[in-house]
Amino acid sequence: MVADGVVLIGAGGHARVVADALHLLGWAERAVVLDASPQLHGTRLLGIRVAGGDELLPRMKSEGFTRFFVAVGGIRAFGLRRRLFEAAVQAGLEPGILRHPASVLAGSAKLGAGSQVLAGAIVNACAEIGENVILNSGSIVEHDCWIGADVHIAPRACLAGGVRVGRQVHIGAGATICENLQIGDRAIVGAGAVVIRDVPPEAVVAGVPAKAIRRSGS
Ligand code: JB3
Repeated sequence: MVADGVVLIGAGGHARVVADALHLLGWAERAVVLDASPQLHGTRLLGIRVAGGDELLPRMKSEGFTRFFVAVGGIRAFGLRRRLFEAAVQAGLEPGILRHPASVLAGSAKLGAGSQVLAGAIVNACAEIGENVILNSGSIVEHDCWIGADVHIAPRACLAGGVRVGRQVHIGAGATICENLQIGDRAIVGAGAVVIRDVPPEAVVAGVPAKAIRRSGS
C-alpha cells in the first residue's frame, strides 16, 4: 500500500519529462506508470515501475494512489489526453498539479487541475490555465492569457499578454502569438510560427507571419 501515490499515465517521451520532475519534487518513490504497450509492462521509466495498462486504473485508489498525471503529449493526442483524464477521474483519482521547481508562476496566476508547468516555463500575472494543460519547457504565458482545457504549449513558445487559447489547441515549439489574439478550439500553430491575426477553430497555421495551411481534422 502506497500513501498519497501518483499515477503517471503514459511511458513515452513526455512521460520521461514528467517522471524527471516527479523525482525533483520527491514524489517518484510513491509513483507508478501505466502504459498501453504490453512490452513496457514490468520495465521502469526513470526508475518508476510500469505496472501495466489502463485496466489497472480502477484499483489504483484502493492501493493508496490519490493523484494522477496524463503524461502523453503528442501533437494529435488531445482526444486521448481527454479520454485518459476522464478515465482517471472516473477511477476516483484527483488530477495533480505539476510545477517544476525551475518554473515561474506569478502569485495571481491560476492553474487548472492536471496542469503541468515544466522546466523554465513562465506563467505571468493573472494568467488562467485550464484543466489538463501542458506548458512545456521554457514556454512563456504572459499576463492575462486564458488557456482552455487539454492545450499543449510546446517548448519555448511564447504567448504575449492577453492571448486567449481555446480547448485542445497545440502551439508548436518556438511559436509566438502576438498580444490579445484568439486561437480557436482544436487549432494547431506550427513550430516557429509568428501569429499576428486571430486563428479560427480547427485551422492549422504556419510560417512568419502565420498563414492557414489546412484544417486540423484533415
Ligand atoms: O517534443 C517534446 C518536448 N515532447 C514530445 C511530446 C510532446 O510528444 C515528445 O518528444 C514525443 O514526441 C511525444 O511524447 P509522447 O506523447 O510521450 O509520445 P510517445 O513518446 O510516442 O509515447 C506515447 C506513450 O503513450 C507510448 O508509450 C504509448 O504506448 C502510450 N499510450 C498510448 N495510448 C498510452 C495510451 N498509454 C496509456 N496508459 N493509455 C493509452 O491509451
